[in-house]
Amino acid sequence: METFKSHQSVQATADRLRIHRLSHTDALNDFAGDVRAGLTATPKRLFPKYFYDELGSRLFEAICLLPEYYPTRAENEILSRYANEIVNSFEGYKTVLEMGSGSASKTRSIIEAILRQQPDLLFIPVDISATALENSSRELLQSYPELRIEAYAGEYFDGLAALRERPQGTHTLALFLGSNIGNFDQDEAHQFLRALRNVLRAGDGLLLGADLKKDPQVLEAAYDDSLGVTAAFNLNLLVRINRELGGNFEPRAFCHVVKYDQEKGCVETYIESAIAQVVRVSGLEIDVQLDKGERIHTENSFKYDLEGLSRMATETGFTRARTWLDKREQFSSNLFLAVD
Ligand code: AVJ
Repeated sequence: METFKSHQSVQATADRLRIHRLSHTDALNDFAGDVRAGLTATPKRLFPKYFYDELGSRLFEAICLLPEYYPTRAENEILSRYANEIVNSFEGYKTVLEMGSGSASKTRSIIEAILRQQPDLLFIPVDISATALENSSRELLQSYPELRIEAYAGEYFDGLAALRERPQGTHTLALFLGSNIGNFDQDEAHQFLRALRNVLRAGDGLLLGADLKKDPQVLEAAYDDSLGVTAAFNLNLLVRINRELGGNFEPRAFCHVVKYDQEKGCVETYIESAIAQVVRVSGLEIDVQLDKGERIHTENSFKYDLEGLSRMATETGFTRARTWLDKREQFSSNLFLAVD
C-alpha cells in the first residue's frame, strides 16, 4: 500500500507540471558564436548570461550568502514582510509569471500569499536553465499540492514570444526579481519591459526588483567580496571557455576588476589580463592576444532611483503604483501596473 500511495503522489505531481523546451536556439552554438565575436572585438566582451553553467549557478548561490552582497537579503526581507500587501494590491491573481526564476526560493513568499487568498494558482516560470526549472518545480509542487506549473526553458525573449501564443484568461502577476533588470542597459530594459507588457492585460501587475544607487564603496564591495567568490564567479567564464570550446586560458593570469560608474549608475565588471599573453581557443580556431592590463567586459549591473523607475514604467506601458524598501533602504520592490 505504501508504494502505491507514493506512486500515486508522484503521478499527481507530474500531472501538474509541463515543461516546454524552447530549443530552437542551439545554446552551444550561441556560446561559441558569442565568444568568438566578443574575443575578437575591440574592446573585448563576454555576456553575463554565460556565467550560469553548473559551477557558475552554484557560485551565484554562494554570492547571495556573502556579507557584502546585500541585494538578495534585502529583497527577501521585503518579500517576506510585505507579501500580503503586494498580492492584496490586486484581488484575485490566478497566474504568477516569473522571468528568470532560477531556484524560485524568493517566489515562495508570493505564492503563499496568493494561496492564502484563494487556492487556484498557475505558476509560469521562464528560465534559461532546464535543470533549475525541473528542480525548483518539483520542490514547489511538493510544497503546494494544488499548484499547477507550466514552465518554459529558454531565453527571456523566446519565453515571452511563446507566451504571446497563450490564451490570456486570468489576472497575472509577473515577477522579475533579484535586480536581474540590472544586467540590461536602458534600451534593453525598455525592449524587455515592452515585450513583457505585451503578454499582460491592462490591470495586470509586474513586481520588479531593482537595486538602488548608493555609496560607491558599498556597491564595489558587493561585487568584489573579500573571500573572492565573485572573482571566481567572473573568472569561471574562462574555465567554461576552456572546457566547452577548447581554450587554454590560465585563470591565474587574470584578475577580477570592478568599477562603479556613478554617472551611468552602473557597476561594471571586467576580467583583466595581468600579463601580455596569447590564448588559443582551439574549438574556435582563434588566438586571442591580450595586452598587460587589457580588459574583457563581462557584466553591467545598473542601479536605479525611484524617479528613474517611474520614468521607465511610463515609457513601457506601466505605471509605478507602489514601492516597498528594506529597512536599510538599499533595495526596491516595485509594483508596476499595466495600463492601456
Ligand atoms: C543576477 C544580475 C542580479 O547584477 O547583482 C552578482 C549578478 N554578478 N554578483 C547582479 C551578479 C556578480 C546579479 N544579478
